Amino acid sequence: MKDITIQLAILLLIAFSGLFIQSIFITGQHYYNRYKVENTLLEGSRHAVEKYDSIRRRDLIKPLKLSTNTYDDEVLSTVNSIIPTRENATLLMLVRNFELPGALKSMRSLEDRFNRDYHYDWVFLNDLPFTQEFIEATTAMASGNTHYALIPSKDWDRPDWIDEQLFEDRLESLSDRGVIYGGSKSYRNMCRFNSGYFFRQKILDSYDYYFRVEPDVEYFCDFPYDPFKLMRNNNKKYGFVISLYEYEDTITTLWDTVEEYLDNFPDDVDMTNNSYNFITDIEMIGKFSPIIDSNTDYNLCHFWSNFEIGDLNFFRSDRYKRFFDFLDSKGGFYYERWGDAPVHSIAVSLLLNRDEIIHFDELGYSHAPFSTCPTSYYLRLQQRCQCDAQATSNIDISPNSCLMRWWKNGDGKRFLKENQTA
Ligand SMILES: Nc1nc2c(ncn2[C@@H]2O[C@H](COP(=O)(O)OP(=O)(O)OP(=O)(O)O)[C@@H](O)[C@H]2O)c(=O)[nH]1
Ligand SMILES: *[C@@H]1O[C@H](CO)[C@@H](O)[C@H](O)[C@H]1NC(C)=O
Ligand SMILES: *[C@@H]1O[C@H](CO)[C@@H](O)[C@H](O)[C@H]1NC(C)=O
Ligand SMILES: [Mg+2]
Repeated sequence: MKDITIQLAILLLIAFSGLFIQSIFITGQHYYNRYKVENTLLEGSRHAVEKYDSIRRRDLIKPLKLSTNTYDDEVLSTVNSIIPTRENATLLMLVRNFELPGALKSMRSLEDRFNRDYHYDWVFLNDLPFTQEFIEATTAMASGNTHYALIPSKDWDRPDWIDEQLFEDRLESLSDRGVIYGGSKSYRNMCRFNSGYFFRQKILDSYDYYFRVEPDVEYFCDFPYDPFKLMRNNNKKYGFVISLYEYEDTITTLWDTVEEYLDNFPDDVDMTNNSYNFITDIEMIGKFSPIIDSNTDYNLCHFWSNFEIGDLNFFRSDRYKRFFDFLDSKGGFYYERWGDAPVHSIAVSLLLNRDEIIHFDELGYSHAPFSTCPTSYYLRLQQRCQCDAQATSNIDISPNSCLMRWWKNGDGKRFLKENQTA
């Protein structure tokens, strides 16, 4: 009996020490594997550093960003102390209270990619009073001062000379045809406001330039320069990132109205150096056949106005106001659904010199459903872009884009001709 107990105890001891040795072995192997993985990763990251440090070290690029959760108080305290000289400019958002989450998303993106270094003001416009919640949250998100203004009813609401019955009929027929926002009344107020009234808001009187921002957009890359400064130094009055074709259904009589305007105000338009060809050229371009199906001489090309950086003094000029007032008098903002994008685009194409319009080709940007991403791999690294240049949403490489028409008829490719130093 005793022998059996001892034998059992020995057996158990052997079994346990076996398990113990095995577990030591497994643990050892685990640590060895981890060491191997870490070493590989380390090697990879060393490789990346070697490969890209020469790029990073060039003077072209800003110092590396600090992470926002850095614990280094000394470093943190210096982050906001050096503000580059600023232009007479503001970031501008027309927005509704319920769009607060999207507004914050856009702000976060633009602050992170650009404004954190400059602290430009933000101006918010609304046809209804902003809520306290909206004001608090956007002020907290901004690195610059924030201003909020209520749009006067005379600048926003449908004028009373619009024929009520005709308006309702047209609204119904556009919405029956499935035109996007075809049945919306407020969308029409918005488009007319953005065409003819945003720059007349008192709160903008104290600025020369505006940068339009919409809720739910994203800026993919660090801005390599201050676009306001670039515009002033190079005498640019209008800047865009995306250009595409408009739905003709929304602007059936817009071009006829523009032609009538041209007959009425020939002295306002100098055709010598403007971009008339950009908005009328319908030749095959690149490998793309024209996908345009226009019934007029307008090829439907326009700059996508949810992103625009503009000179307010141009819009405040008598020439622009004459252009807008003439269009407005025809009622097309309500009887059709003229968008501020084609209206701005036709205006700047007719009234500005080609070289007063700038395509910002280094600023990646997205507003559903389209985006743009710098083509250059080197630029994408340097500006820490988060975008896929080959993505199907990248409009620049699709036949929906008017960019090649701009290269052909407008001011060409900037990097080939402009002084880039801002
Ligand atoms: N205050 C106010 N802002 C508006 C109104 N309608 C549109 N906006 C703003 O005007 C801009 C354009 O409106 P959006 O609804 O973005 O129109 P869109 O860009 O053509 O289309 P989606 O972005 O696809 O909806 C945005 O900044 C909106 O926040 C409105 O009735 N009141
Ligand atoms: C900014 O621009 C506005 C509008 O042109 C002008 O009235 C104002 O004096 C300018 N401010 C500065 C500081 O230049
Ligand atoms: C048009 O551009 C050309 C070339 O830049 C210039 O010489 C000419 O003066 C410009 N004409 C007008 C009317 O601005
Ligand atoms: Mg939008």
